[in-house]
Amino acid sequence: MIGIFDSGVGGMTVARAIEQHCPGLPLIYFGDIARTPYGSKSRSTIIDYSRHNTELLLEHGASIIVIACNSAASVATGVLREQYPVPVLDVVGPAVDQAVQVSRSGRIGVIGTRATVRSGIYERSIQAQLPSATVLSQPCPLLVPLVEEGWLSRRETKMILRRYLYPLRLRQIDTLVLGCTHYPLLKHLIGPRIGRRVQLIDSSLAVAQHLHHYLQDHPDLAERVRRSGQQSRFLVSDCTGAIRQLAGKIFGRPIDL
Ligand code: DGN
Repeated sequence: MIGIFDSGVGGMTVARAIEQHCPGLPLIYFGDIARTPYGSKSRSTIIDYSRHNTELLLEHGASIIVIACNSAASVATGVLREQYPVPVLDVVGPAVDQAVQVSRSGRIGVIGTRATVRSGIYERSIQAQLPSATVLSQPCPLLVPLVEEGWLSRRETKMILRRYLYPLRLRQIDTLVLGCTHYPLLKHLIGPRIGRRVQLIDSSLAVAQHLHHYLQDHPDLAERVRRSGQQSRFLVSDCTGAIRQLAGKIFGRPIDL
């Protein structure tokens, strides 16, 4: 199975994109709703949680792990790769590759949680590929709770977005990385507010496309995933009506959590 974890429900945007890019492959998803948000936790706590999540997915038969949470990917990818005997993909690397490919001016914006922005992972990874790049990062801590409340088109959400995006507009970026798995749900609001000429990089889509190519390059692994022969499953460490609703909205169908 393809193991996917997130701090909560946002990683379902990754699971959905993987379903579309790798049809027929069974997924095992874990959303750590009981301990969300990771974005405001310390590095060592996020690493501990990421280890637990990986072990849970391995117990459920995952042969590959996708870290569908930018906050966890920012601090835990290296540790998980060292510690577990399965491939570990994350949302950051593929989003960085796409941003570097599409940016013409090298002025790249990144929005994410505090943990992601504080880690500096996007700056380091973008500049490792494109040393002349200017990376402008903006933490947007209010967006995750707004998405989880289902406030996807409310006036208040638009106002807060305008405020967060204003500094990036002023600095004339040409590419904006949505460095949090909740943000694809706000794409329809972010696009018009950052400016139509700015290319949006959706880290959920980027990792799904990367996984598709990775499995093509590793047919034995793809076969193992396919043969695990089980239905996709969605596990959560806590559940509320709002979470069920949001999961249904992301997948466009009711999801059995
Ligand atoms: N899914 C997390 C991320 O991509 O950073 C955001 C949720 C959270 O833990 N704050």
